[in-house]
Amino acid sequence: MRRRVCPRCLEPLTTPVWRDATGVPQRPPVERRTRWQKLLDPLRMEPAPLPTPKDAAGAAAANVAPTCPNGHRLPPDYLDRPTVVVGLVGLTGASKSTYLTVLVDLLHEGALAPLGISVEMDEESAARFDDHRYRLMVQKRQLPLTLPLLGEGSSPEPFMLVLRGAGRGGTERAVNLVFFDASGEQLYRSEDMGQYGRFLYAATSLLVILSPGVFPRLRHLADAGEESIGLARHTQMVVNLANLLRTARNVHPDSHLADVSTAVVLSKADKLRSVPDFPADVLRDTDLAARPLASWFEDVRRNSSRLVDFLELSGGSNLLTAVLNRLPRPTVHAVSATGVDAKDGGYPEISPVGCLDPLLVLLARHGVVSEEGLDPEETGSALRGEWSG
Ligand SMILES: Nc1nc2c(ncn2[C@@H]2O[C@H](COP(=O)(O)OP(=O)(O)OP(=O)(O)O)[C@@H](O)[C@H]2O)c(=O)[nH]1
Ligand SMILES: [Mg+2]
Ligand SMILES: [Zn+2]
Repeated sequence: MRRRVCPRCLEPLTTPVWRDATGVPQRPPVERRTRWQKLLDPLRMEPAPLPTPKDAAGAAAANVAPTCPNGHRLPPDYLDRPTVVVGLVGLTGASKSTYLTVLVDLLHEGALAPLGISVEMDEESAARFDDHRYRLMVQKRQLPLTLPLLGEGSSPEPFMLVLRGAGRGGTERAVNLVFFDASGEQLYRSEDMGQYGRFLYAATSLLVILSPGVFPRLRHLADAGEESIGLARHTQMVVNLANLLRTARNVHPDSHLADVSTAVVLSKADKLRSVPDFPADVLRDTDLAARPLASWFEDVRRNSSRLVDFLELSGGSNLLTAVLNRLPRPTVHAVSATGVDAKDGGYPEISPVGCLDPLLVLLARHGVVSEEGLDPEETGSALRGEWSG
């Protein structure tokens, strides 16, 4: 949360940019001149007067929004808040976009309200989000595959949210929550991940999405095309991701990453209900009004290790070893974004289950909500207040 970056182009935001935007405009607005003025210009005797500091101040006042070095407008007060950057990672068809659409919709419906947290979305993201939401939640149609990016060093357009709540002592606290959803196609190869996944350099949180159909003993659940992506590809993706996170921080490939956290999402878990060894009760919703968060987190911890056992039994030991050893602070969650399989391009209904937990863990890891209950061995020191950090 310490490094501030532009959420659009990920350029670091340094102090001069902020000063520029509030005071002297970087690029003064172009003066509109009529054809008549242009015609008269060459006939003028004196040169046009230079703009005075007063003119500059006027121009700045007319366009006071702060911008990044590339001129992207930042949402109001963006720089005053700490930022949690969440990157979604998973191969083609893993459910990244579907899960994110459902998750953001749940946030808008007040999923965090029992914790006293309200959610707003930046205007420009909201317009894009509404297209996804309308297609998935209203028309109940499958989302299209996310388009691969073209430019080197590019990043997908993020969804930008602001969470607000009461901190300790009743003061208002707010954080920027920024989600990046890339095309799975560009996360296969490490070069692509570095070139088109620039957001991964800025990510403080990762949602690693794994579809059940990629595990050898669950292959009968694979969606079209999924069985052709072997488990080795996924293990490689995890290793590439772990290396990239460390390269981005200039640290040794085996070193511990203190400022990043991971939630592993076993997606499409509705398909698993009929699988004999699947611990079916892990697929459930978190009702924050019914029980304290710490008690839900104890469930999360227990269910995470049950899911690890299940996935190892399903032939995923090697992938799970990579996830648990190479990614920072991982928990494993069973999630179903839609509740049912798609048929003929559409869903009979959309009934999400378990979608909130992975985000709650990431928010706890960044001090937005209390971490209590997540780490048994640290119960004594885990008494951090909410919104500390
Ligand atoms: N049964 C079930 N199917 C799902 C669920 N979520 C996604 N799917 C299926 O998986 C397909 C791919 O989902 P997407 O969300 O587009 O996958 P993605 O990870 O964004 O894929 P790319 O954009 O290509 O990287 C969907 O069209 C659905 O058919 C779910 O919760 N349950
Ligand atoms: Mg997608
Ligand atoms: Zn920018």
